[in-house]
Amino acid sequence: MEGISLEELQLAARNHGMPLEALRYPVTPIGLHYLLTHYDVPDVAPDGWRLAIGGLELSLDDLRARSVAEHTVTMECAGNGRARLEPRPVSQPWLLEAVGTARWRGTPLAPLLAEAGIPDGTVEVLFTGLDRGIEGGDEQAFQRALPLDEATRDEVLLAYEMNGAPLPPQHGFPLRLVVPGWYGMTNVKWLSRIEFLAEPFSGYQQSWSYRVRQSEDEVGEPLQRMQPRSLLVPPGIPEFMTRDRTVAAGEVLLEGRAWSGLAPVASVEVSDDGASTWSAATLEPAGEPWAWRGFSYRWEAKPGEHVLCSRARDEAGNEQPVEPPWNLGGYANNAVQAVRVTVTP
Ligand SMILES: Nc1nc2c(c(=O)[nH]1)N[C@H]1C(S)=C(S)[C@@H](COP(=O)(O)O)O[C@H]1N2
Ligand SMILES: [Mo]
Repeated sequence: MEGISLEELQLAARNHGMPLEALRYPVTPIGLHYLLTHYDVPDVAPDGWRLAIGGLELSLDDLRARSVAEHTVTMECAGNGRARLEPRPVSQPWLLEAVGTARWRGTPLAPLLAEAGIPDGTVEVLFTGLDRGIEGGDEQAFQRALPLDEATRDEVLLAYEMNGAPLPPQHGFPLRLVVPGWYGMTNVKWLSRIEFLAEPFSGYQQSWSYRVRQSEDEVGEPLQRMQPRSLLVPPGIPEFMTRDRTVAAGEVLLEGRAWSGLAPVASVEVSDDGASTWSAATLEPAGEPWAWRGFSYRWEAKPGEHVLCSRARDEAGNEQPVEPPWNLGGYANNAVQAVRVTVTP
């Protein structure tokens, strides 16, 4: 595979992933949650900030005075796994770590939309962030739209707190959209404006990016909900460069977390021979519906070289593939993870 370019490295250094050992926490501590910002983190003064929505203008205090909801939500970047595709689509080169789970507290979106007055003929709701940049040659604000029936689901939030603290600058201060179950790009940070659209939005981040297609002349399918995925807490200790693991022989408790935005997780299996044979893992009791689910497996580790994998399946029958599905943007690669482990006697 071609080496990572300095430009890819520049993106990777800005947009860090969640260290996989942080899978041990059911709620990811703020500084360990992954981060993806297309342009610059904007500097927002909370006093002058207002959210424009239809004819309404709301301050942060106005939003805080409204009804409150909090959801624990697993969020994953649609580009997670991109760097493992061959040929490698050139963009933020995620391996596996573009995921995190946070407690997002804010006010439900649907009542606000109703209060603003949803015009007849509305098909989508458009969300605009304060961050601006140039992408694909176009100057733009980061903007994404949602179909009206998705935007008015109960669980969709305008969040002003993450894990019990005001949103930090990098996660969207003072306000972001949170759409549980959908890939990361849906969750517009630094929200400034919400508009009703009578036609589907055709902006860059909707009609060009975030579509599954094999070539540029295909329209492709828009990315929406997260495909099922599971990841293992890396067992034992890492080798500095390769991150390959070393554990001592005997019983090793393997733990991990699994999620799907399409349906609840139904089962997780574990393999210690690189996805040739599989055994059922034990699921932890289900927690909140939009949060990942823990699993564990008692592994009898025998001396030698092993490749550990885990595979999640959801209640709709979606299952992680062993081989990654290729597409132009390198999206939704939910192929099973392979963790190389040396077991010492
Ligand atoms: N305004 C704005 N919102 C944004 C983005 C952005 O660049 N600008 N990035 C999106 C993408 S691609 C992802 S994966 C998530 C990442 O959220 P996080 O940085 O809080 O983890 O934010 C989304 N919301
Ligand atoms: Mo993303």
